[in-house]
This record gives sequence, structure tokens and C-alpha cells, in this order.
Amino acid sequence: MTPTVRVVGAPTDYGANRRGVDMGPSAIRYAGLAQELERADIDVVDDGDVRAPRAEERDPEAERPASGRAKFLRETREVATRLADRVAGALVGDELPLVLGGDHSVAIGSVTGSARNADIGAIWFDAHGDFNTPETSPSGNVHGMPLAAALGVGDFGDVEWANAAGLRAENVAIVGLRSVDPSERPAIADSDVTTFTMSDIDEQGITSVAEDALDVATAGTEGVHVSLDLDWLDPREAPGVGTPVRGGATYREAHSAMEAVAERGCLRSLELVEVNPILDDRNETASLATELAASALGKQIL
Ligand code: 5AB
Ligand code: MN
Ligand code: MN
Ligand code: MN
Repeated sequence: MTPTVRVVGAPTDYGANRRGVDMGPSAIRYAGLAQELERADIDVVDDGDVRAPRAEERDPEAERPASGRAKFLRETREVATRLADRVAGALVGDELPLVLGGDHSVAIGSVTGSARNADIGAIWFDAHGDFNTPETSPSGNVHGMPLAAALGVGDFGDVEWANAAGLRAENVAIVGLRSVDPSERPAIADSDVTTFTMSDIDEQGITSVAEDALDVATAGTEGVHVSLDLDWLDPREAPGVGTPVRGGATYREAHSAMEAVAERGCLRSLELVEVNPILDDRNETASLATELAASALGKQIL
């Protein structure tokens, strides 16, 4: 039985390279998230959004660590803290938190909250590694750094998030990689994170890759956080994202991976991030996000 799903939006866009992902939570709700889950016999409670600052009212450079680039670090930390409390609170109530981004910097809060009272694994479905640090980032955008931040990699100044107590790199898998910055590569290679590129999916097939990623994330853990960046999918399926990269997962591959997650019965928390309605085509990326959530949460065909 799927527990009650508690939806919480994190409407940020200051962590991304393009404006507009802050409208992601609205777009995903408008696409019919609650109805889609209810049709799948899943109970849903919508907790609204965490308060998020607007980029134009803030100084992007405030609290930039001495070590390098990272824009809107103070804002990112504020929202991560609020979101982590909501996620941890839902879990304490035996509910399953479903976070709607927002840019991928919100994952720092989701992961930290999910790993607060348990040892967890994480699967990162993404075209990108999200393993930059303020020292290696080519852009300064924190949506390219959340996995490093959650694992305590890199110098973020004196921020407190950089340790999701219950998450170890050995239990993290990134699936769908096809765009990694040269400066980001060594940190991924030096970590104990397991990676599956699009070529691995080509060669091995998505079913086998999903099972391997689930093995990594469930080994010795009490549950798995699934972080779904919609740019994991091919831009033909998911045009409404800020950093599209050709050659991504197909519609069927994405569903198949989410179905594997549901079947394993290990899902602890889920997030749907980087949906950008300004760049979308008739809200189809948001709509796809709702479908994939239903698959991950155990929607049955028969
Ligand atoms: B996303 C890039 N590596 O760090 C950077 O969408 C892009 O959350 C990051 O995966 C993409 O700026 C972040 C060039
Ligand atoms: Mn990405
Ligand atoms: Mn990402
Ligand atoms: Mn992106």
C-alpha cells in the first residue's frame, strides 16, 4: 500500500540558468497531479508551497563563499531548511513527501529532510551530474550543485546543509548522464557514487539499469529518495526544461524506470524538478511529470 502522499511545492528559480522554473509547482498541479494520483488509488494531501524569495529582490552575490562561485546561496539555504522540515515532518507522520520544484537546488532540502532520521539511498535521474561545487561550477548556479552539497562535497562556506546525515555516496546512483562539465568530472570520479550514462542505458537496457541503481540505493538503507530532473528525458518528450540536452530517455524508458522503483517498494520520498512552464509546449512536461509520479507511486494498469 502506498502511504498518503504529501505534496509540497518549492517555487524557486534563482538556482537555475533560466527564469521560470518557479512556476513548476503550479504547472504540475494544474496538469492534474492530485487527480492523476487519486485515479491510481493514492491518497493525496497538498501542503501548499514553502515560502521562497524572488530573485529580483535579492543580491545574487550575498554570502558567496570565499572559495568561488555560487549565486543566491543564502536564499538556497533558507528554502532548503524550510523544505527539509516539511519533508522530515511528513515522514514522521508515515506519509510520503512529494516535492515539486523549482530548480534542482531544492533537492538539498528534500534530501536533507529525507535523510534526517534514517539511512537512505538516492537515485538521481538527470542528464547532468549536479556535482559541481562553488569552486568547480562554470555558471555559479546552485542547481548544478545539489548532489555535491547533500553529500558534503565542496566548500560552501559555513552552510549547514552540507551533511544529509543518513545519506552516503555508496548508496547514490545517477541515471541518464550525458552532460558533465570537465571541472565536475573529477569530483564524481573521486566519490563513491555509481553512475549510469545514456550509453549504459543503450547497452544494458533501462530495466537492467534501473534494477542496478535500485540495488545501489537499497543496500543497507531504510528507503530511497528519487530525484527526478525532467531533463533526464529527451527534449522531444520534455521540452519545458531550462537545460535540455539531446539524447535523453524516451517516454517508455522513463515510465519503465519509475515502475521499477514502485515495484521494489522502497520509495521514501520523491521530487519532480526543473519543469519550466515558460519554455514548455502546452504544459506537456508538467503533465508528463504527473504521469511519472503516478508510476513511481505504484499506479497499476490492471
Ligand atoms: B540541473 C551545468 N553543469 O553546473 C552547471 O538541471 C548545468 O539541475 C547544470 O541538472 C544543470 O551550470 C543543473 C552547466
Ligand atoms: Mn539536469
Ligand atoms: Mn538536475
Ligand atoms: Mn535543468
